Amino acid sequence: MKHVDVHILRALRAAGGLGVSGVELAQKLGVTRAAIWARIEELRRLGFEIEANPHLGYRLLSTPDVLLADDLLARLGRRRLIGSEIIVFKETGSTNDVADQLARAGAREGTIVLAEAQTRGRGRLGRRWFSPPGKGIWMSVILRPRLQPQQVTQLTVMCAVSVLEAIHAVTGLIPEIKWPNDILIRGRKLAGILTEMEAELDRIDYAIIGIGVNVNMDACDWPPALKAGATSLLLETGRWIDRPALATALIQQLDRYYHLLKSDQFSVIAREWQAHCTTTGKRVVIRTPTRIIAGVAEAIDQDGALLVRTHDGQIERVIGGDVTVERD
Ligand code: BT5
Repeated sequence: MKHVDVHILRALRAAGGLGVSGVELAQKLGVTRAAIWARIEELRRLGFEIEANPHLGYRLLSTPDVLLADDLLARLGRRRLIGSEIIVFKETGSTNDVADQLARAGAREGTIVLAEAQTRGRGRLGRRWFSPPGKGIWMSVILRPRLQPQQVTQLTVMCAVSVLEAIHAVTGLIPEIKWPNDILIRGRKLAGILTEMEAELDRIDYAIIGIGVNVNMDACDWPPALKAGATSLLLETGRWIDRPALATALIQQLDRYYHLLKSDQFSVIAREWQAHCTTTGKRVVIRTPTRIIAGVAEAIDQDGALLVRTHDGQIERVIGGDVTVERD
């Protein structure tokens, strides 16, 4: 049977303190008790603390702070579009690059690639994304949306709102969004989004959304160049955050908002985005590879583009770029 561990972990979670017997598990999964025992041993080796009690059966006492595909699938429960397939690497160059190769080879929509560490994590425009082992969520999602290339910013907006909701659900924090792809707390970067796509002239073939969330980095973990401008959930809450729980919440929110996006309800997402965005209403300077636009950021439109009123009163529509927010 595929994913026996998913079923075992799901049954252990559902049973909670009551425990579940080896016989029951074996019957349910159609395998021998010895096979169940072997899997329990393997899960223990991975860091799951599982008690074997002669009366109560197996009980899950604690789970490791390790991202494991079967554990995430068990936590996610029912089948969903985002997270239908999950692949986790201990280390890879860039999860966006792996996802791109998979998408090119036909991987299905909703496939997720995670890595405990990235050696060549990427930001926009060839910048680097610092992705040390075991301290963050470095994740990419393959999407095949029915959107035109100029609407791709909708995906970044949808993703930003999902990241915000997941962080809020797990930590209680309410971060800010800086258009188009930064999640900040107290003006420091907590998470970044890298949206890339393969497109024809009139339609997106596939898109990869890459999400990096700084979770358990301590002050001493940062390279000097990033220290002043970056932060993590550990630094903001003073608590160690359970990464599998956060990854699960993030996948659930992405699934929820992607369904909204697919059912033509981008305006609902955009409203939520506006409520948390600190870019709109401010004087901004936006640098794109081809031009510099200065003015007041007024809103985002139905494609996720930023509408900027320039000094001569015109509205400029900007779909990407580096934003500097000017002090009043
Ligand atoms: C981003 O780029 O913010 C997009 C980051 C996306 C990272 C994810 S991780 C999973 C997936 N796989 C990848 O290879 N990438 C995605 P940008 O707006 O260009 O910001 C990059 C800048 O942020 C860098 O030039 C640094 O100044 C800063 N930076 C780098 N690593 C950081 C970190 N961990 N936390 C905060 N700031 C960081």
